Amino acid sequence: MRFNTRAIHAGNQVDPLTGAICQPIFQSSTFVQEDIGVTRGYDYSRAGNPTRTSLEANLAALENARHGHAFSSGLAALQGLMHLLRQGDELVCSAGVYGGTWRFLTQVMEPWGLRSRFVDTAELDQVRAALTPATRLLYVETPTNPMMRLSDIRALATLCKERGVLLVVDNTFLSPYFQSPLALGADIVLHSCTKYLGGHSDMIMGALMHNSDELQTKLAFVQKSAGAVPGPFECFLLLRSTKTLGVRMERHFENALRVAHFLEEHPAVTAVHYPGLPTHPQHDLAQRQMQGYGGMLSFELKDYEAARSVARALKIFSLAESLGGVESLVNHPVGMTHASVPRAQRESYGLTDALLRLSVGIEDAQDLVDDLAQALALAT
Ligand code: P1T
Repeated sequence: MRFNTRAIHAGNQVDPLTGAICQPIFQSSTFVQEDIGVTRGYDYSRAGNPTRTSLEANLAALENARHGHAFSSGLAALQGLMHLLRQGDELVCSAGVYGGTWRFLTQVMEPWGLRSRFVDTAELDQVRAALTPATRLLYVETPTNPMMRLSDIRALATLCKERGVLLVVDNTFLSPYFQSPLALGADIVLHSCTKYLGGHSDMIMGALMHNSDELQTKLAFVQKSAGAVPGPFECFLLLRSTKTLGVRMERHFENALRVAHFLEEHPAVTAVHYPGLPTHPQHDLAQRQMQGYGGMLSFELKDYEAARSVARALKIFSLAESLGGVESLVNHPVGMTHASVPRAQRESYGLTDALLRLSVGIEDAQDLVDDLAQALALAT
């Protein structure tokens, strides 16, 4: 089956009791047992819930994976992943990841005994130099949030296989509709489902998808034993959202491309970071690795004051963290999503306080361009 058919049908069986076409919300914490230890497949909703089972089958199908695991947030999915590692293990991570990922790895995992080395994963030599005999996992965000730097998943997968390192790709920015890391050789895909998969800015959830039966057993054990799982209502909401992922992504992409071209021509804008522009330094890789360029972009103004006045003057773009919803958002990463990243670290990969990030929604493109035009006019 092709993408949109899978998105609509995978995991969604017609209810055998009533014929309901949508998966019911099994809003139950526990399940009655027929005898001690004799269940109908479910005993307690932390370990498993029928609405979550449907969602996990759907999530797996989106990435063409055999297995999917839902967690209570994107960061909870990252934490679930960390339970595969031990104290003394090491991790290599893309410099320029989401600020919350950086904070979790440096301020939660590092004191616990897991060292992370942050390198530019677009440069294979830097990754090779950072791998040590203790490295167990390479964590790659591509495109990075918010600089839109790309890493070559296929090349990294080859390197990881040689070194026996697990390759995990955070595919949040493009969604499974525009990028398929598992097909390019990655071992696990992570999503903040809060973003494009959810698509309506009304829920928080995370997921891991992969093809390994061994990891399936381990991660299901982590879900049950560590407990960071979503409730049935959230699972229902996400099942509802993924059905329209393909049509939403097409429109996000179309609008973002339009906005990127507009910004590139504007005299107040000093740089635009969008992989769909031929001026993006890795446009060739984007063409090879992605099926579309998505709805995220960032751009630079002359200084912080200019960035602040544009962010404040926008009317349709709301000033907020998060991304991937139907409504357009503007974010100032240094002051908001990446505030926990030290200045020296963020400046090493080009993140300055003159940068704004846009999550381009699915409104009418002309209205978005008009909104940016009036805000930039005020700023210049
Ligand atoms: O917010 P949560 O569902 O826990 O997901 C964390 C996360 C993981 N990976 C990427 C690439 C992300 O962008 C995020 C969350 N990001 C934002 C909230 C943001 O505004 O960038």
